Amino acid sequence: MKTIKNPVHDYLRPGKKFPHIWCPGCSHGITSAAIIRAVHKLGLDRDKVVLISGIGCASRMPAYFDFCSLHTTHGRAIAFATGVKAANPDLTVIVISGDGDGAAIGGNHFIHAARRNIDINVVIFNNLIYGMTGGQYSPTTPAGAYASTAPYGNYEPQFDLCALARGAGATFIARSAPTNSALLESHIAKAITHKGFSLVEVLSICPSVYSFYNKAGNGPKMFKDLRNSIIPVERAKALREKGEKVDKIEIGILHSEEKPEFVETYFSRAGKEKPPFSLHLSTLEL
Ligand SMILES: Cc1ncc(C[n+]2csc(CCOP(=O)(O)OP(=O)(O)O)c2C)c(N)n1
Ligand code: SF4
Repeated sequence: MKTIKNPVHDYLRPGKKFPHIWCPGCSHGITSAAIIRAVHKLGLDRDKVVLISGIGCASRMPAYFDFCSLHTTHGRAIAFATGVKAANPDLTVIVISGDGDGAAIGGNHFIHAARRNIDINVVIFNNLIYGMTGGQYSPTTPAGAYASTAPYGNYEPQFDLCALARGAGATFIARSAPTNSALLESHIAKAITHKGFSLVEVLSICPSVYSFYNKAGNGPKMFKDLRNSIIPVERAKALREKGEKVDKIEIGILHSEEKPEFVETYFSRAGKEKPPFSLHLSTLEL
């Protein structure tokens, strides 16, 4: 019998990191595999790829894959990523984040990295809640949804992460979903090849705590509902042009532009092509 080898397996970190912590039905695994496939298909040297995360269920991802990794403090992944990229611009720097990690405690780092247009790639696994700590509401929890800290329904309006990134100056913005993993992979690959700050917001499901508070059903049910709630941005545009109302979440590449990149500009102004020091990655490994 012919066996098909999954390239993702070659990237799993040897040692005692498994079993992983993700619940059955959680979409974080699909998103993680899409990131690895994107890196693999781009043919990047894994010693020149750095995965950096904060704390959370999503943020566990770099622990499972054998790259140069930094598993940092909650909300600070983008700050660490900024330092890594500035120290060695040849590296591909990918930030793995939850919506709490990236948009609540880490929100300030997020907007300023976007404003600077530093060439880092931020992937936010947006499951609408704090998963790891048992279901507190986050800045992306929909108004009216329930959470451990919103027993009467969330009073706060929801952040649109892509609009936030656009307002802050990000030069590549995509919204994607694990319901189409090939498309997700291609959005991540395009973000990585883009020179400048990129955001891929991944609409995600948390069949454990989000579902517990919102009675959203199990993984397959949430997955199906997610699939029914999204529409490709091109289709939405065509419908609007015909005067029709679009009440679904638009996925696709929402914005892409060329603008001077922060680290390159910084060193060229200083009369240097590259920083005067370089970061030795072997010291960064977990
Ligand atoms: C400074 C600090 N504050 C709070 C926490 C507790 N904490 C750990 S993960 C987390 C939220 C995780 O939610 P999110 O980033 O959305 O990721 P998810 O677990 O949903 O994937 C919080 C509040 C912490 N570890 N450090
Ligand atoms: S708590 Fe939610 S986000 Fe965390 S692993 Fe479980 S399903 Fe995924």
